[in-house]
Amino acid sequence: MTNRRNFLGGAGAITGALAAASVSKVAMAALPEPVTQSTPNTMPPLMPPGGRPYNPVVTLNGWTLPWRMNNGVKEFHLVAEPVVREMAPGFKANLWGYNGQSPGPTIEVVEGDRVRIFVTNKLPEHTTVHWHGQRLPNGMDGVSGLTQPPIRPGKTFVYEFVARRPGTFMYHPHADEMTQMAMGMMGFWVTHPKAEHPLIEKVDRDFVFLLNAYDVEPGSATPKIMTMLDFNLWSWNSRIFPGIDSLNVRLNDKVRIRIGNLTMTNHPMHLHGHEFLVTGTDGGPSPKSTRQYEVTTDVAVGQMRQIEFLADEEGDWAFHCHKSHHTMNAMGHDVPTLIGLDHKDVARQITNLVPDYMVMGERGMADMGEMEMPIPDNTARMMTGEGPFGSVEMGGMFSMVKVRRNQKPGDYSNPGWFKHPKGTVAYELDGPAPETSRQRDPGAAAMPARNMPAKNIEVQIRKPGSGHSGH
Ligand SMILES: [Cu+2]
Repeated sequence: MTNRRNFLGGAGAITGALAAASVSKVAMAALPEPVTQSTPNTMPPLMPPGGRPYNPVVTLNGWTLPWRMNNGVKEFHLVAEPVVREMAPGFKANLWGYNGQSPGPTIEVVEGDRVRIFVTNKLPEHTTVHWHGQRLPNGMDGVSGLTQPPIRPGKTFVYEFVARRPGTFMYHPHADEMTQMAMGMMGFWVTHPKAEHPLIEKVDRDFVFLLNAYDVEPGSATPKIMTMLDFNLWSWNSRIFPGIDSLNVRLNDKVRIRIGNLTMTNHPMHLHGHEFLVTGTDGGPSPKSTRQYEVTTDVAVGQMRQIEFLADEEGDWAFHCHKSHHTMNAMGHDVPTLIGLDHKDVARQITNLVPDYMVMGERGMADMGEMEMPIPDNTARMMTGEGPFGSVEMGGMFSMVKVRRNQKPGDYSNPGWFKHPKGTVAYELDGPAPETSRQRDPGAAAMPARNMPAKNIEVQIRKPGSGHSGH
């Protein structure tokens, strides 16, 4: 029914699946066949097979949902369902998502398109889909109880509206939200402009991803849904470093990255080696007068920020959330600070009781990156990622923008590690460093110490009522 083979190039990962059994055969005939995705890899951009042309986005560790045209309407079929998401190599989580993965697939349309989205609920509880940021008829807004009845398990609802303004949007349930978002139900939506737009620049690469967070106990696989703030996995599109793909670009490409935040806290997103402009928010493209160069931009809860830069410096540039505990993976949070403590004696005493006891943290936590300490099955290491110079000691919300001279236009594949030109890498000094000498001279620029108070300061206390001296 769909012509997905035409535009997905026979990608073996994508399979048709039957809709919920409760939908009758007659109803089925009207539904586009749902398409599901079985891998967490970054899929190539989905070139539009028809309709108005646009430069498609690339979803980091994700994919774009194919559609069919039906009498001038773009039809999509989302299936809300439990999924197993590989969050990093060796670590799988039981999440809820759409069409086989969490987050769900990106939906891409063009300004002015009439869009019909079939939503089939295969979850054990009711759901809805809210189209975050869109202009649409109130009854299509997807708020359970307020604008529609909930979609009961096994049922399919139809949403239909015109994508009225170009921009970057998100979708997520508006029913039992805390549970369903804690379980990973969310996705991205991009509406491309229908014509040249004064505030929407043409770019060579256009990446999208969602910030999300989970609380999964080490050794388990299902998020704790009652967690409100103390999440332990900070992810991009439900992937954690080193499971997050790099953003691979060609030298001098214009690059756009659209970042949506559906966690319960803000994330200052920081790019190394380049300055960027924030060119858009959920409200649409930003007026040029509001744009300033930045290297970090905060993405608050429920917000989308769209950044753009010219990738004119070759290398493997770190790109990450600047909250340092968001670039770590799950651990016990209750580890005390032991830096500077020599606790050999304590360790010796404990070893008498617990033979496998291991001391951690007396030289900092970096050892955790390399340590071959046994961890429970199905647990991501806290700080890891093997780089060309050793452990990167990162986890969570961390990846790289890889800028390469030889990257082909439209080639999103990973070029491997950067080969630094000779003499451009920080190096170790031969021989011992000179002794430290303490600076004695305050220096010419220092403020001279004039009118120093007397060594022994005598405090004069004037008792109340003993008279005023003129004021
Ligand atoms: Cu963060």
